[in-house]
Amino acid sequence: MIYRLYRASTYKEAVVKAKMDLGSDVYIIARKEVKEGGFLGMFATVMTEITVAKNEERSNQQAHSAQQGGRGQNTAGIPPAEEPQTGQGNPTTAPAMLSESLGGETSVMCELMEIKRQLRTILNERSEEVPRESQLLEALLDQLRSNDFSEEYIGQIRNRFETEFTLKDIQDPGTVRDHVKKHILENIQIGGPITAGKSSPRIVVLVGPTGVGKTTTIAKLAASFGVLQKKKVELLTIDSYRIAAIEQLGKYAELMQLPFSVINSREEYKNSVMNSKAEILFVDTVGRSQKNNLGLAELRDILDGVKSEMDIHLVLSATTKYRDAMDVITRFNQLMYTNIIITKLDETNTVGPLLSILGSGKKISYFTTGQSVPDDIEIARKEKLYELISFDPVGARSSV
Ligand SMILES: Nc1nc2c(ncn2[C@@H]2O[C@H](COP(=O)(O)OP(=O)(O)O)[C@@H](O)[C@H]2O)c(=O)[nH]1
Ligand SMILES: [Mg+2]
Repeated sequence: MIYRLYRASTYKEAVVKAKMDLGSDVYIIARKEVKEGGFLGMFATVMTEITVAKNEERSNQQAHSAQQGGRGQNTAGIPPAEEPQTGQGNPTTAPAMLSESLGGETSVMCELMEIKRQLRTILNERSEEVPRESQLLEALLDQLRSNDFSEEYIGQIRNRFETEFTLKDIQDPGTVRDHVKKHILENIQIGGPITAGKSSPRIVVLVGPTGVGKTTTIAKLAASFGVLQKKKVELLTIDSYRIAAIEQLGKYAELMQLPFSVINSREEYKNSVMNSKAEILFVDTVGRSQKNNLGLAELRDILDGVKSEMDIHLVLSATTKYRDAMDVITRFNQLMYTNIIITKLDETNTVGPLLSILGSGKKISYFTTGQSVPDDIEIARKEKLYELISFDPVGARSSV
């Protein structure tokens, strides 16, 4: 038995090549797609490669009969259309010789072993391809991986490079870094800061899981608008399940001398909003787990009692793991929030999980960076999030 590899742009063409070379009585024992040419794993042409087997005895007979002027096709003397691609010399010699001397079942075993060996070679070649061909981009993507960016996010960047960029673009380390940075920044959307309402109060509601910093953030915002900017600010809390939490916001209100009420029902909420003389009404909400859908439905019901426009901000801690953050983002969607406040940026070293989920169309409004009221809050900036990604010394930060 002899084996050959043939490569062509289509399966049909590869078969024709094989048949022209070895005759029509060949067996196709493997078929795969391979990439040829390109650069850094991109822009390569996809080819079909087939492994063909042919009974050597028959081809010898054919060659013999051809020499004697018979009608059999002379194939043995014709050089193959393409050399075998294994790069290991002619892999068929040893088993072919063995099969002649052993014959029967043993020869079939030898052939199977040879096929397995060839497949292993092919697979090894494939696994080596990735790092060699896409070294530059992959090294940078690896750095994002160390910052806990999700594989989906990393895959999106790789796809963009494959589809949008020219060979020249990806040959230059600076250009690759700049495009990765551009992708990350484009994925972050920033909402403007809160503005005071004119004829009716601007209602700003903070929602989110327990312990992320809603109440502390409201205190910071209330101090900034009510005390520093001297706007008319009022505070409400729909956190009636946890007495301690009510006391917490109540204490801040007392300190800042701002009006504060506790809401227990849809009616109370409606009345408070209608009677409010504030320019900004900050609403703190129930801090029950995001897993509790009933709690969120109740909250939605209370908030729906008022028809005026509301800015609902989801408060998300930067320390949240990727899957948990995805869960929070999805569950709180029923409250139709439009903004995200990122808290505890001071407590995390990796912003990858956060940046991986920010392509959701929601706008980031504020960052909080510590426990201190009112200082540790700032208006969100894309660049700040990018700067928090840690790149090694030869990584992307050097180009920005
Ligand atoms: N390190 C840090 N801690 C914060 C930040 N914001 C809030 N906290 C703390 O997080 C804890 C929970 O805050 P709280 O406002 O009660 O969360 P809530 O349950 O969402 O209302 C408190 O100990 C806060 O001091 C922040 O930006 N950084
Ligand atoms: Mg609270």
